[in-house]
Amino acid sequence: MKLPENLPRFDSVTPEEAQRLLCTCEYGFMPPRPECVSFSETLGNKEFCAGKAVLHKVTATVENNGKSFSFPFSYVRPNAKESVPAVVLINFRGNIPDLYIPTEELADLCIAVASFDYQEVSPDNGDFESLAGGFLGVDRSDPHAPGKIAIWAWAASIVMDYVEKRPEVDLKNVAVAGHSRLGKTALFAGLHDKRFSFIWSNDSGCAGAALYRGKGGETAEAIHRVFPFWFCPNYANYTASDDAFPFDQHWFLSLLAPRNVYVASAENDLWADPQNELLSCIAATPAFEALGVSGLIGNPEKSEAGLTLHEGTIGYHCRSGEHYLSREDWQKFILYMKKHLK
Ligand code: GTR
Repeated sequence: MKLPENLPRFDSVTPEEAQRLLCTCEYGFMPPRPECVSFSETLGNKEFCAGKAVLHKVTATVENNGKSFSFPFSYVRPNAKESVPAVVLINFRGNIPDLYIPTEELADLCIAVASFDYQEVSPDNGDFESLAGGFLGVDRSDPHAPGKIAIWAWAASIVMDYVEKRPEVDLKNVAVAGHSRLGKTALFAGLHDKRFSFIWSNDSGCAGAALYRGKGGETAEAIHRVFPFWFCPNYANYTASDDAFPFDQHWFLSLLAPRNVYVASAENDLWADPQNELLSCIAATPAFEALGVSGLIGNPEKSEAGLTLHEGTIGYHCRSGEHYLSREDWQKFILYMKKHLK
């Protein structure tokens, strides 16, 4: 596959500078970690999934300078004797089970899953006053203020604090995952929290895994018109054309090296653009190799349904169908994760 011309080289700046540019031009800076984090369990089900798992209903409370904020999440622990890998899913709903979480199958595969409803952290609109926005004192007159993607990603790290305390979790093997806008969020969470050793971005498209340059479907201009609040205010200065950014999204993937990054596409999801999601994995590969691990292994001619590249530290698949977080996406990701467990 041919990479777009004029793709900014990741090795033209230091990794620190690359991360700073992503924050100042696109997502804003990650909010600081709270001074104090605590958890309370409000309700559980010891006989979950026919007794194969335990459901924990948890409330996270964070505190800073006398201010506090709480949000709920769920944790499903499989009944396994050995330690288990875990996935933190940033989700669209708080339901367990949920159409985006194959809870029982994950329990059968001995994978723990923690999940939360992103809008219980901060609403998916321009409201920065309520919930976490108010707690963090987000000031959108600052051009580099965090957008919603950064705020939701911040919450994923709080959930990770809980996962880190679970004695049954194998902490070398914890993934952060999300679909679509929450796939963009999973990448940002993975960038800032090195405890996530697998970062899975499903159908994340524009401002997610996909390259901006040469992109079909959604562009920076289109996403900014509808969802300006996902980004820092300074993003508006870069959306006029697809080569306005001093970087491209393969820098985002590159900064996750040498950890495992998994990008999943759907063939009919032309708004996200499977080709540019795959090209980004190819363009990020040298940064992984520079750290002594493989990047994407394989020499695909294009992204198409059935393409599964699972050998490298960057994994990729494209399935048939629409924009969705499907059972097939989970099956493929879990296969990949099990293959690369530390
Ligand atoms: C779309 C948006 C995409 C993607 C998607 C989603 O409307 O344009 O970038 O994030 O929403 O999150 O479902």
